[in-house]
Amino acid sequence: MIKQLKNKRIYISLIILIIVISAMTIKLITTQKSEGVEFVIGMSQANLTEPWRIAMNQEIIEEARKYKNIKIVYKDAGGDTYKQSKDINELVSDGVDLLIVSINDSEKLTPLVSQVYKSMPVIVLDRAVEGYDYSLYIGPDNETIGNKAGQLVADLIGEKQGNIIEVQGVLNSSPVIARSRGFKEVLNSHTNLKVSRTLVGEWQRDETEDKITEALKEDNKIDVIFAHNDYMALGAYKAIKKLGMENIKVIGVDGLSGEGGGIELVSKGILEGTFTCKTGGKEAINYALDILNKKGEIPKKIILRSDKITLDTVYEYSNKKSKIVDTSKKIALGYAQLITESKWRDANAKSIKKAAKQQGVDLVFLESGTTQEDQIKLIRELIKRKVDVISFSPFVTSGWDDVLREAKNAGIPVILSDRSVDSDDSLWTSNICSDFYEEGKRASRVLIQHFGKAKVNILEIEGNLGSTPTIGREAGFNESISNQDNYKIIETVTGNFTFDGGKLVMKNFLKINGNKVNVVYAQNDDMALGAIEAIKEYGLIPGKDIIVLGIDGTKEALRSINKGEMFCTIECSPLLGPKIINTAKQVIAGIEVPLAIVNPEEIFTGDNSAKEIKNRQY
Ligand code: GYE
Repeated sequence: MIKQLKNKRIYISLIILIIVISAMTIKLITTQKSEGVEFVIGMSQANLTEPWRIAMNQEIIEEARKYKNIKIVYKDAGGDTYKQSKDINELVSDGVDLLIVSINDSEKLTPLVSQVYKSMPVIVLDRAVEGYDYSLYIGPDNETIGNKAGQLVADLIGEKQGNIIEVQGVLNSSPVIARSRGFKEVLNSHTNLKVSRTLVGEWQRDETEDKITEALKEDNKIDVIFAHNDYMALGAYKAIKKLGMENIKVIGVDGLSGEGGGIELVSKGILEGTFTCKTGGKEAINYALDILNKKGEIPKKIILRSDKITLDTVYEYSNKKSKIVDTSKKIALGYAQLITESKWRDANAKSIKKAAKQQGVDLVFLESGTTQEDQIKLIRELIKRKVDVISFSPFVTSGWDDVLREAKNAGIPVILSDRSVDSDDSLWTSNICSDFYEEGKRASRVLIQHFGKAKVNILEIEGNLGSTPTIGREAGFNESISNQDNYKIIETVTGNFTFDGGKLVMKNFLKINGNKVNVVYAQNDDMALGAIEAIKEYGLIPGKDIIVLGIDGTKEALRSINKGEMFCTIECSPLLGPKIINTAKQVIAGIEVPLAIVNPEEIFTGDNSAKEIKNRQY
C-alpha cells in the first residue's frame, strides 16, 4: 500500500515537473520573442555522435548568428527515434514557428512530420521523409555519390581482378540504400570488380575498425574499402594500419574540413578519395527565413552538389577562393530552344524572357530546329558569341558530353532547364527542374484512388523518346501500378508531347482496338487534350467511356476537367524563368549553387480545378 502511494506521489511530482518545465520553456520562447526575436526555429537532430551531424549543427549555429531576429532551439535525439519524436513534439508544443528536422528513421517519423506540417513549415534535412508532406527538402544526391565512388574504385583498380569491401552506415537508412545502389550500379558494369563483403559500421569509426579487423583476418585479398562516410573510412584505415596491410586503399564520403575531416584525411594520404556531402545547414537557415518572411516561391527540393576530392584536387578544393566578380556588369545568358512543341514550352520561354527583362539580364534567345543536333548547333553558336551563361532544356538525356565540354572549356557555365542529361555533373552547373518520377507516381495514385480494384486497361501516350520527363513519368507511373494486377498497360506509344501527336495516337488506337481501354495516361496535357478530341470524334464520351489523365497543369486542361472531359492533371510548372535567371546571376557572382532546384507541384482534379483556373499563368 505504502509502495503504491509512494509511486503515485512520484508520478504526480513528475507530471508537475513536466508542466513546470514546459511552462518555463514556453515562457522562455515567449520572452525571447519579446526580446526582439521574431521567429523561433526548432532544430531536431538525429544524433551528435557523427562528425557530419556535429558539422551540420555548427553550420546552423554560425548561419543563425547572422540574424538577430531568430532563435534556434536545439534537440539531440541521441540516435533514438522515440526520443526524436518526443523532441519534435516538445518543440511544437513549446511554440516554435518552423521545424528543421534531420531524421533518424525516415519510415517511423514520416507520420509525425506529416502531422507537424499541417500546423507549421517543416524543412527536412539530409534524409527524406516518404512522400511530400514538408515545405522543403535539402540534401545530397546519394545515388550519384554512390556512382562516383564506384567509378573511383574502378579507376583505382584498373583492369585487374579487384575485391572490394563496402562499409555501410545504419542498415536500410535512405542514404545507405541510395549510395549502395549507385555504387553497385557502376561496379556491375565492371566484370573484374567484386564486392566480396558488405559490413555495417553504423556511421561510426570504432565499430568499423573492429569489423574491418575481423574481416581482414579472414580474407586479406582486398584491394579497396569503400565506406559510406569518412568517419568509418578512418576506422577502416586504422584497422589496415594495425594489421600492416597498407596496400589496401580506402575511400569515404562527406569531405568535411577541419581536424579529422575527409579533406585532411585525403591530404595526408589516409584516404585515396572522398566525396563532399554538404550538410545543408546554412541553406536551411536561409530558406527558413524566406519561408517565415513569406518571400517568393520556395522550391520543394534543393539537391546539393557532391565533388570528388583526391590527392590531386584536394589543394585546389581547400584553397578555392570565391572569385571577386564585378556584379555591376550586366550578364548575357544564352538560351538554346528548339521550336516549341507544347503550351508548356511556350509558357516556359515566356517565363524566361520575362524574368531576364525584370532582372536586367541580356538574353540571347536562339530558337530553331527540332532535333538534338539542331540544339547542339544552337549551343555552339552561343559559345561562339561568348555569352556568360548558357541554359537549355535537353531534348533528350544522352549525347551532350562533347558540347558541354566545349562550353566548360570556353569557361561558360551551363544551367539545365526543366530536363536533365546523363553527362557527368562536372560538365554542368545546376538543374532547375521538376520531379518527373514523382509526377508519374502521382498520376498512378490518383488512378488507383479512383478505380480501386476495378479492371483497368491503359493506353500510355508518352513524350518524346529518351527525354527525362518521358523516362521519369513512365518509371514513376509503372512503379506504382506494377503491383496492381487489375491494372494493365495495353500499349505505350509516343505522341511527342504535341496535341496532334496525342490525337493521332488515340485515333489509330481506337480504329484498331475500339474502346479496349478505359484509361488514357498522357504524359502531358497537350497530348491528353488531343486524345480527348479523337475520343469525341470516334463517338465515345471522355470522362465516361474513357478516363484521360495529363501532366503539366495548363489552363486548358483545367477547363477540360471542369467540363468533365479530362479526369486530372499533375502540375509540372514551366514558370522556371525567375529561378534560372537568379541562379545564373549567382553563378556569375561566384556563389555556389545547388546541383538541382526542384519545383513544388500540385494535383488538379474536379475538386479543385474550378477555383484554381483564375490563378493559372499558363
Ligand atoms: O511536360 C511537356 C513539354 O520538359 C517538363 O516538355 C517538360 C515537358 C512538359 O513538351 O508539355
